[in-house]
Amino acid sequence: MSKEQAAELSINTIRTLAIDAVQQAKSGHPGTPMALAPLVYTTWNRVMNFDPQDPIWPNRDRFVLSNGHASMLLWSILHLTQVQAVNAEYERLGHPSVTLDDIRRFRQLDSKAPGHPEYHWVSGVETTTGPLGQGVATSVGMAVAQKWLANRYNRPGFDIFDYKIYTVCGDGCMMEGVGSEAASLAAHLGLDNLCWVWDNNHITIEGNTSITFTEDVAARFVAYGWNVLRVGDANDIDSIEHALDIFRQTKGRPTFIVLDSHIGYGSPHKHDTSAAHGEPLGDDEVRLVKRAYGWPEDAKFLVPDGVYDHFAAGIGKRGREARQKWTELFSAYREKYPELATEIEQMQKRELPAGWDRNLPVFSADPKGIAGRDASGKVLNMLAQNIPWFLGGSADLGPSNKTTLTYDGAGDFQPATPGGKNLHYGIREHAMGAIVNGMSLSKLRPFGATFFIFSDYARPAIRLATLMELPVIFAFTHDAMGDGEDGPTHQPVEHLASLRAIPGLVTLRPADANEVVEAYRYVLQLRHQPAVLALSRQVLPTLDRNKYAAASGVSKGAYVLADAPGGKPDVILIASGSEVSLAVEAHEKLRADGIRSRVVSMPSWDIFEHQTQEYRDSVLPLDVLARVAIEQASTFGWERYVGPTGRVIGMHTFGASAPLKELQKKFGFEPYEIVAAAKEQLGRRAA
Ligand SMILES: Cc1ncc(C[n+]2csc(CCOP(=O)(O)OP(=O)(O)O)c2C)c(N)n1
Ligand SMILES: [Mg+2]
Repeated sequence: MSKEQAAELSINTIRTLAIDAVQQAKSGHPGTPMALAPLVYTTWNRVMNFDPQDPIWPNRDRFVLSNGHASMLLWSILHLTQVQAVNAEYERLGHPSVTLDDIRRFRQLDSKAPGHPEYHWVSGVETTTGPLGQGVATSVGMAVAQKWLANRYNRPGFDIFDYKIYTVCGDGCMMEGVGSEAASLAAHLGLDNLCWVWDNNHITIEGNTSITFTEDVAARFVAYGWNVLRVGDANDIDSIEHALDIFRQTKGRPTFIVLDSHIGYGSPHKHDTSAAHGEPLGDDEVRLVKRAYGWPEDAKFLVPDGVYDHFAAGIGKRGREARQKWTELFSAYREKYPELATEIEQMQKRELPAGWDRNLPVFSADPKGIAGRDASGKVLNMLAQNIPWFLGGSADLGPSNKTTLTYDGAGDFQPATPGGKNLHYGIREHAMGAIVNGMSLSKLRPFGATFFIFSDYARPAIRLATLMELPVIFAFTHDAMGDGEDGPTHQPVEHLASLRAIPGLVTLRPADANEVVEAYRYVLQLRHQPAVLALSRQVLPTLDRNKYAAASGVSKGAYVLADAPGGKPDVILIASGSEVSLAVEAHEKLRADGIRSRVVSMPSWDIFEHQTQEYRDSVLPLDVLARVAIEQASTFGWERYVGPTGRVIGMHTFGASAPLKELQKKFGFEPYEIVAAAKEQLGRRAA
């Protein structure tokens, strides 16, 4: 078989596996894999430095399929290149990640060929995609990470990190705003390690893009500052390879390749139509397509002789050699730079370096106190000094979020200073979320920040971080009505409830400066969960921990902060964040009135839910039904803790524009309101 014949056979294998899998599943997206098989073939078999034997080799080239609906491209290539499976403990399992059987069971329960690419579920998937635009934006975070890693760890003669990021995307990714945010930042940062290939097929679900999308995309990318190339025929693998070569030689800017393609290539009736996008071709059409490819018409899931060997001789050999060379290089590096090598190894396993929590502040009791955001800023600055690969920033609100790293040498991440630890995402919250994910997928420990209200703008990426089990951190400040005068556009109401509803996301709203410290201490130790911190803008009293319980209770999600003498309360006050000190004030007033109350500080529902039943019952005893919850947020969901007869002092409307004191009065966040609610609760039960 000639080289050309082997290439054609391999490409048609990718195509027909996709066609057969979608046909068998009776659902899926055959058209784009049919069109992009040559691109994926070329990128993997001719260009990428990736060893199928070790899909977590730190210096591998990354491949991101941002048009995740075309997942069969990925399942086919992972299978044909025999990428090996790895588990969550980073152990190699000795079997392929995606088997032919998985492909036969495409989209079925437990198959390693699910509907869309799922990081953590299938080895070799670099990031979860499907929500269009997320993949391209995440790939920018990967490119940022590569630059940072290269700057910190490469030494003369030791290019430990010199990998590239290849991203494939469709019209959807070009239309979604998050892609534009990310593209703009990628160009500003001069990320020449990043290449996006746009599948310019003029087709989306509703038909030809002439009905929706008539801008000049290439001109847009030129304007951003990308190097823009065009390959006029998606079947021309030499031109594709040439364009990718140009990418690798381009310095100072990312590369955007416009690839003109035909969705459903080879299908006599569906070629170039949206009918090829998201449904099986149908048995008759499948036969016609296979005939057009010169394929046996009745063969299903066929991998012809020579195809596995062809990939083994291409990416298999090149990747193995590259990794072996790197492994030798890394051994020599470890000899010469043992500390740096240890860092790299710890980072890869998401471990923390020794002394990571050294010098975290302890705040003494202070009735005036300190704002959550200020306490957070102090902690972030300490963590960033203790953990070399801990870095991040804000979406243009650093001075307000107090997330700026101000210690000597922290530096700004900019094209000329890729070792900086302060990321400036610009006013691009959505891209920030995805970029943070991309950095985390590259094993850095990143954080992002903005006002809590604008967490909405990053929410799709936060959701994906949770789905992917990434330990990213979001420091959101101005957590409630604290920025009073800015008014209801800036006052979160439903945000806590909506984030608490994301399965697996850790949401924390600390009550005072020491709870902020403990919140970070907890979050930093997470290896597979993202966390959101909701921090106050305004000062909060620093509670006297000699009088009240220790802030380390944060690690249980909720804890008894203040109690009736000898325990056995008659009424329980549960609060989070800024409302905890109000609850404490109410508790003292109740005590003066001879009423036995308990204050439960509940910074995190999620963490509390994971404690033993015994612990939860000890905090919220089943026989104490008189309960009041206080939180400056939507009351939604608090019934689960106060029960059907309890009382929730929270928000039922949007806020208003006024000084905080007046808002607290208007909306009932005052100690006497809590006292009244507690007495009413007790009265109901006495009656
Ligand atoms: C954020 C988001 N919105 C909507 C969808 C549903 N959807 C999946 S594919 C698709 C059309 C994508 O068109 P294009 O990217 O051009 O892909 P092609 O059909 O060319 O493969 C849409 C709307 C989605 N997956 N993500
Ligand atoms: Mg399209």
